[in-house]
Amino acid sequence: MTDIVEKLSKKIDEWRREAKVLLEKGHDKILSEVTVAQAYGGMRGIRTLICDTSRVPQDEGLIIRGMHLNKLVDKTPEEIYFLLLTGDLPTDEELNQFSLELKKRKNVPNYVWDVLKAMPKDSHPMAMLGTAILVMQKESVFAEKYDSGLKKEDYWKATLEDALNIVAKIPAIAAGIYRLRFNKGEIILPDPEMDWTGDYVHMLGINTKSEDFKDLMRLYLVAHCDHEGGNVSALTTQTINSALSDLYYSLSGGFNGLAGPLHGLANQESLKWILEIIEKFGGTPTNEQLKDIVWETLNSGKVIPGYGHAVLRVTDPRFDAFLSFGKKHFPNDPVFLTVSRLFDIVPVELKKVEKIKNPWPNVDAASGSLLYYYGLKEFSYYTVVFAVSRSLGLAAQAVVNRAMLFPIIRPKSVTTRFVKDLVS
Ligand code: HAX
Repeated sequence: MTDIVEKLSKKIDEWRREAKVLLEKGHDKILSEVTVAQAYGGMRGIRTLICDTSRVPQDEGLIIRGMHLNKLVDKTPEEIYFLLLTGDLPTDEELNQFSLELKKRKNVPNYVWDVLKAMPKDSHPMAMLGTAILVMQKESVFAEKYDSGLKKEDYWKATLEDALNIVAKIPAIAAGIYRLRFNKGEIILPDPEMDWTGDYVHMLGINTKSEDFKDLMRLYLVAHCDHEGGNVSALTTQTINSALSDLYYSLSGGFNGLAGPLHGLANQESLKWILEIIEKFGGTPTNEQLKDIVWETLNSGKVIPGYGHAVLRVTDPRFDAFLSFGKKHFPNDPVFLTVSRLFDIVPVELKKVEKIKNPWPNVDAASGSLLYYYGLKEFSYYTVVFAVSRSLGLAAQAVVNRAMLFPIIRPKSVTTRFVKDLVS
């Protein structure tokens, strides 16, 4: 444990010094001005948060700690978590130590299973995940240390403990949810020797012999890890954490946001839509049929799931990574074929709808079809896999935010009366 704490301590000293200088020099410099349209428009585009774990330029997509996702698609989630936390990819020795640290913490308290088993049988898997994280709140090292008097400078150390504990346990929790919710038999306990991805696949109990499935899961867990600070789940997690509610409270809250159809649930919605299309046409539809379906969906007032983005204005590089995986391993699978044909059709059609700012696919347009191919067919579970990956970024952001001594998040709201006066 000392290694990552030592490394982070040095980094954090540097980060704090740098921030101090920037604040002194640039105290009154303007990052953004806010228009009425932005206040009514979900605060889109307002630069008002500092997030160094990753950034998402609209014409490039995800860049993690200065490295484009394209350069990271062969890494493991452990390497990515280390990168998110510290800003550096680990050396072999650092990676060994860090992986061991996670392995040591992977067992889940039994009461979590009792609570999950007591939930209604038709609970959404994301409701189960949020509940499982929240019920573990009593394990929080931050909450315990805070109660007995923790210096502000050390908040990050206790948050790091929580961040490592939650991330270490989340594959077991998520796999347990899969087995409970979909009647897959007994929960499979973690294997102390296995890595984060391998153990998740092992505990899910599907396709455990397939190296390709493991590789897909590794890629999936890397690709969804973080997406800067302003998206719903990140902003929610960090707002809750800024009140010094510990990471169990914060992450559980952030996951509730991820569960929405405009955010992480879009992968479930996307595959559902694709399967309905395939059923309707008795197989992969032609391009002409797909075009009709796109308009049928739009005209019924629904969104095309997996397309569009609040920030991106190009094809999401995470979509590209999944598309390449599918093309390499099963190009002619009917579900995947529909996904790739939709990629040819949907942007062309969405470009005709003036109000849509980004016609290109996001991460959720392809990811479900790949899981489906390997036998993970319960698509209401897909957002849980997303959340397992996103726990890396959300937890790392909280550690960094506490390290940077950021205060409670508290923007100002105005009334309609205020805007009326302003406008008149
Ligand atoms: N299909 C139909 N209409 C769409 C659309 C799509 N895929 N994308 C945007 N629009 C519509 C919006 O609903 C909005 O319409 P109204 O003004 O009538 O409300 C209009 O176009 C302008 O939207 P925008 O400025 O282009 O996009 P927003 O920033 O408002 O929204 C969303 C971004 C991702 C929420 C949006 O593109 C969407 O709903 N996409 C489908 C759902 C989806 O794939 N979500 C996952 C996004 C990635 C993610 O966060 N994963 O977790």
